[in-house]
Amino acid sequence: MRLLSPRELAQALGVSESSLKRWVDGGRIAAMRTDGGHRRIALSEAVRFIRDTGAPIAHPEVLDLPEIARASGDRLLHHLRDGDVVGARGWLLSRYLGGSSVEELCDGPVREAMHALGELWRHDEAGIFIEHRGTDVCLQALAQLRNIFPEPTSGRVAVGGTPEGDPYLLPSFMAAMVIASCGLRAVNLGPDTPVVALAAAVQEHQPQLVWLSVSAPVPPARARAIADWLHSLPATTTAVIGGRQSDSIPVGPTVLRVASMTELAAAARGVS
Ligand code: B12
Repeated sequence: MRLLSPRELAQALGVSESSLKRWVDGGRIAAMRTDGGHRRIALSEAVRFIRDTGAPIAHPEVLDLPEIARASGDRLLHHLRDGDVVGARGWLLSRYLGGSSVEELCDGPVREAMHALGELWRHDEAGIFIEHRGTDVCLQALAQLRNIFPEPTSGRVAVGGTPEGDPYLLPSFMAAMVIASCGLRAVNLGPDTPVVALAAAVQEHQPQLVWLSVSAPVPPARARAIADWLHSLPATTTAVIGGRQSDSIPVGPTVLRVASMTELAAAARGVS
């Protein structure tokens, strides 16, 4: 994680260096000291301060986030449709720095834009190519956002993924991001993951939370195997299942069925 000097953060926010140092010394911004006694501020702490106070960013390039300057009022869909990675990154970063939570962004604009992309192929032959490229642009933009989260401090871990035969990348990636933003370390096994691989990851990481993201229909035999595995998890592990096709997995009441990233965030905060 990048460390900023008070002068750099002051320049980024368009305030004087002495004001910035006063905020650090007054405890409004957490800082560490170098061996030589100089103050250094983690980028994630600068992001927390900006989100909490609504401080405008005068010079985003000083924070290595120049794409914020390009964030337009256009809908996120336009950036995804046009394959504009920098625009999509700037769009999401500026909303996040403006105070939106990761789960709000995922359940709101990102979901809305991806659903709209899914309608394009009905009207346009290029729709399928645009849908694939839009998914990749969306992943790149979300990944950059995840890079500026603080490192989790709780020591708690979550493990999850998407069942074998299910190609959908974004929902499990989003689940990992939401969980990481709640302070847990999230290990995402991604799409097309067999139950044995999920079980091996649980064995190694001993997670407090397990998520399963189901977007494609699961054949009945595989669905039963997944349900059996979820029910075999220790009672101390919170198991969460979600996604468009999650109803195809016949789970009992010990597994939490959720419909949104907002509900997942609530479950993650419960264990962190
Ligand atoms: C991108 C995409 C693809 C890509 C995926 C690329 C990739 N590697 O990820 C590819 C090309 C693989 C694909 C393939 C197909 N697709 Co497709 N696809 C989409 C599209 C446009 C976006 C999917 C997405 O990422 N959405 C973003 C996510 C985040 O939104 P979401 O799933 O609604 O998730 C939200 C909630 O459900 C919840 N949630 C979801 N998962 C989880 C998990 C947990 C743990 C929690 C807590 C919450 C949660 O939170 C999310 C945010 O709010 C959708 C459109 C749509 N409506 O979603 C079509 C869509 C899903 N696809 C569709 C179709 C028809 C297909 C194909 C059959 C096309 C074909 N003829 O080949 C195949 C089937 C593949 C399969 N094996 O099932 C249809 C499905 C229609 C239906 N009735 O089921 C859709 C709806 C498009 C449409 N309008 O017709 N697709």
